[in-house]
Amino acid sequence: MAQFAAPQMAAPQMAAAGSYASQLPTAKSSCPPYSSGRLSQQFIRFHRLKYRPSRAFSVRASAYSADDSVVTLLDYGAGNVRSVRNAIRFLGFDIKDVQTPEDILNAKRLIFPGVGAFAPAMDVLNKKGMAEALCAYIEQDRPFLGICLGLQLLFESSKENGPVKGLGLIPGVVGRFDSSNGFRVPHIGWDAIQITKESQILDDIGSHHVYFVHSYRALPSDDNREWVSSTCNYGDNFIASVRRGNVHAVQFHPEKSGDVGLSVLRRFLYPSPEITKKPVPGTASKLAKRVIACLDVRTNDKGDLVVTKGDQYDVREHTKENEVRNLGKPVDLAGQYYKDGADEISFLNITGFRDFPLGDLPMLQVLRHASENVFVPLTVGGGIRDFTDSNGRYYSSLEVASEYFRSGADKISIGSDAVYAAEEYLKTNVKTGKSSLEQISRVYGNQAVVVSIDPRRVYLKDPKDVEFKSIKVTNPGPNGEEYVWYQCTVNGGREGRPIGAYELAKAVEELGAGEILLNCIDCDGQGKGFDIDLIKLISDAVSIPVIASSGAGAPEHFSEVFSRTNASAALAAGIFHRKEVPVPSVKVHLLNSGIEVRI
Ligand code: 1PR
Repeated sequence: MAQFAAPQMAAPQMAAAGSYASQLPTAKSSCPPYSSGRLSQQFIRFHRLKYRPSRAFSVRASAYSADDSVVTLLDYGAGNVRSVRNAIRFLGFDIKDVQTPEDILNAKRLIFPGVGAFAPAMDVLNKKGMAEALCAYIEQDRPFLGICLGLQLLFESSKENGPVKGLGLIPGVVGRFDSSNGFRVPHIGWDAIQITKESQILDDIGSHHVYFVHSYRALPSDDNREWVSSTCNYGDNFIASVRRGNVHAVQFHPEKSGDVGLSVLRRFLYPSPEITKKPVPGTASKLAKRVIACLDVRTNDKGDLVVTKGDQYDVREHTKENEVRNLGKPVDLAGQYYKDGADEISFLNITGFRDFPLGDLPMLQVLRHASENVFVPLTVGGGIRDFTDSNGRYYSSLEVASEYFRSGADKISIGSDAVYAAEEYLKTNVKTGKSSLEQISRVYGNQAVVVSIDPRRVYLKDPKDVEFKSIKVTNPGPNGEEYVWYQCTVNGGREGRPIGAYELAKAVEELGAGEILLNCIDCDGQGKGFDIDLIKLISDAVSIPVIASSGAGAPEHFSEVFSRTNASAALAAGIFHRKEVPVPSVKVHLLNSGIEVRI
């Protein structure tokens, strides 16, 4: 809840703030007149007048009399801004959605949580006349916070499916991270930032990690030095935030960065000089290894949605009643793991392969409620595929994913459908663009698409016995077999497919997956440690992040997987649900083992 008094910014103060911008050295380029919309001519005039607003953009004093507790949100409908909404509400503010360019011009404080890809975002802004309004608003030095793409769009252009022109307020070109130097792209996870100038909203970050998820970034240069307020090092030194006067933008996601992120939003919403800088000791220096709590969710025989947990994917109790194991309520457990310091939470709708998820409204409710109080990334999977219901109504996988995003998911995870797509791709060598994986990553960006792999070990005497990638195993099979291939399965491990985990991982990376959740049916629920051979194989084969999953039984298993493989994150379920090992114990152990984690 709100802890500080809301600022009382009167019209004269705002006007003074507006004149501040014109005193600053101007950016090399300014907003070009992209659209032929009705605001364009006034917009050009506005810029010729060196940021002195034309009549069309003059904001009357009455505009500032809007309720102090309202935040104007620019949501152009391309992804999950539910978390930003939730965070704003959590901090005690109401939200007014931008419907017209005038709403931008009349805003008292504007948050722009850019989501999706650069080109479609610019397209929408141009077509609706909002690009010009945004430039005008920013040039008047009015309170603005851009998030992620909302930072990138301020630059001159982006190479994302481009070049595509941006708003042109900050000199520089947004480019893709270079994965050839060993850094995994997308840049996903909790990273450290270096604050380069007083930026007020970053005052509480100190040496703490904040959450990034992106494949493109802008680089600092002499031309944009006056804007840059912090940088992050990931292969190269990229811009983590900018600030000029009342205009702020961050590449990371404050709404997903836990308490530290909420403090960034709080400082933007309550820019009171009275809020003292909190000296916050931290240890962040680089991208942290993530610890993820996973909730396998399904309806039990009584019709309640429960968190369950299998042994090698068998989730039923071995009793006469044979009921579905019930380990708790999904929203409660998610909230608990958030408080415990889990870096991410995954919900897997494990019967999604047979129950259509949009018919499974309780799962959507779970997401909606969980995202109200959980400010770290939420992934949801299960049942993402094209579907025709009993009335003959067709739903595309994109619609299913969109509903998940709208309900609070930051990433969606595809299991079975990705296997079919990869098989088809390997057979034809043609990217049809029609698979769920391709469609969703095209619209929401590949950082929003996880592929969940459910492989099972198939032991071999001789690697030549199979056409798929096999490896020599550390522990021989039951009959002394020295080799293994990892057969992919669909429908919750019920059906083996003619494709290996190695082939699948490489294919889905090409098709647009941004991350791999790597399970292992043999290890699931066994508590004997991760399948190091498998995780090493896959994390060496792809350049997208790999989440190690299945088998965690002790904190040592986490340090083992991080020190012996290139996994970016490790996920566990059973040990957390049964409270055998809480999340903080894992983190403390990793820190003591010299492995950087978020604290
Ligand atoms: O195929 O797109 O509908 O997606 C279904 C999703 O549900 C897939 O991600 C698949 O992995 C998952 N799933 C299906 N059936 C089960 C099952 O258990 N019967 N769960 C299932 C997968 C594996 C992990 C588990 C780890 C860690 N569960 O998510 O949480 O193995 O467990 P541990 O730490 O206790 O060892 P689609």
